Amino acid sequence: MLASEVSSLLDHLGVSSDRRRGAHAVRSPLTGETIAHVQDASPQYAAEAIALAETAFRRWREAPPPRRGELVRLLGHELRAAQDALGRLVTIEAGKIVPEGRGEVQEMIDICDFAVGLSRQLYGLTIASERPHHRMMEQWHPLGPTGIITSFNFPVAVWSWNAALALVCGNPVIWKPSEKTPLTALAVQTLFERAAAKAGEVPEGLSTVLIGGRDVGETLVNDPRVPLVSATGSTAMGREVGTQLARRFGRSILELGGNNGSIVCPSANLDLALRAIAFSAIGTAGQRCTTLRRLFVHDSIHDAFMAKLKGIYASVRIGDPLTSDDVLVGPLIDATAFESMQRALEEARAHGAHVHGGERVDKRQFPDAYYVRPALVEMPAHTGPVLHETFAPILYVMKYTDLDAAIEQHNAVAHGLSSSIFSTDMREVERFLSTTGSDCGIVNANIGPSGAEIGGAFGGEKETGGGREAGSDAWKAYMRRVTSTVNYGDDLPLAQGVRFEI
Ligand code: UN1
Repeated sequence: MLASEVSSLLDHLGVSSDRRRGAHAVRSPLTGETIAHVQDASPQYAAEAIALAETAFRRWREAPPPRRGELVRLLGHELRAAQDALGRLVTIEAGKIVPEGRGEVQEMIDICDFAVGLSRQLYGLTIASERPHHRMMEQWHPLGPTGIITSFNFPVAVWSWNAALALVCGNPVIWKPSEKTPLTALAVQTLFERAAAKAGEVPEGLSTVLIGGRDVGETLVNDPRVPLVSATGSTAMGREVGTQLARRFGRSILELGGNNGSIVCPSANLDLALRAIAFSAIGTAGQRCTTLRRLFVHDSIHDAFMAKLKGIYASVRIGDPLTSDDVLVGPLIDATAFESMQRALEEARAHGAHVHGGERVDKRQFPDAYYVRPALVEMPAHTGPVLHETFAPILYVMKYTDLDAAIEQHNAVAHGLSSSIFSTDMREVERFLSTTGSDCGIVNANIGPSGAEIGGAFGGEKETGGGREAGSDAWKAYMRRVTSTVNYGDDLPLAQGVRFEI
């Protein structure tokens, strides 16, 4: 049933029939059924894509950046026109609810707008020289073909954060999407090709998609013609990608896991905090890298707050998001995700936790899909499974009495992506945002840790990988920095006052 809807969505999005056959079966997490087939890229095809990108780079780097921006503007235009169809395909292929599928495409449109503006900026500095009649400056030049490895949970937006910036910076892009979500990738590539045809003078191979598994990713990571790979996914994947790239002095932008925490202080607006926590912990079925996984609640408000939170967890509507607008929680991506969730909950019980929810629902209706009630886990201590990221809707709740101790505990995990504090006491908020507060890349107040806007730099510290994508000056990672010193005098004064008379 879903297969025929997918087929008409792909028709509507213009995905050609030769892209829709092959041995790679695509499954929808909504029902577990096969919705389409695609072809994996052979190693030769991958090598050809890299060679084409290298040739495209020679032309594209010479295009004035605002002209590159025009291509991205047209891509944004295609995305606007395709927002509903592509968003729905995201829902079917990745399982997120319809407003979130649509929201993901909005994130793509937003970064295109950002990148168009950026294409008239990309500025360097003029730096004061210590020598008379010298000018020192910084320029930013295109870097080269950029590999983009993305994950199932944001199957299209993460490509766009990287691609929109890389393209205006003068770099071709080669995309390896998750094996679980190739259809949305092929749809986006089709939209890109349509934008490219309208823009004109876009070199062949400026953007390509390589469907496939680990071997395809490795081709990108190991090829010296790809100077930069941006990889989003698990810490285990990032550790391999990062070290293999480092061996050949390739650059990486790593956006890996998160074990994100929030602190609820006694002065917080509790209704606001409840709504924010529900969205961050339950939304996207806990499958965002920014999902809230650890909650520290002050003991003076703990019991009343937990009573309300339990009410939300017990009543939230779970199910196939295509059947009802009230559904807020779609399925987990697959059986492996379900099993790792159950393992984490067992471990929590073994550590003395009280687990509310976490069970599979609608199993009879959907034997091959994995719908779960989000789990609210009252932990006696910050220990065991709390210290690890499980990519599922599990919220561990701990009590705290002293804010400094809570911040210390908040930071005592391997990841450092996103965090937040709920408080109306500006001293507490500022403390959390300060040098000695949260150690994450994203530190919020009175909103949850998930759902970042594209205008800021996105990424985090420690085992999150240290990369930054999207807004602010994240574009600099896609470019080659050049320091230039120009002597416009007739003398040759040397730096540091060195004398070298010949
Ligand atoms: C991810 O889960 O990999 O901040 C990205 C957010 C989204 C992006 C999440 N804008 O939750």
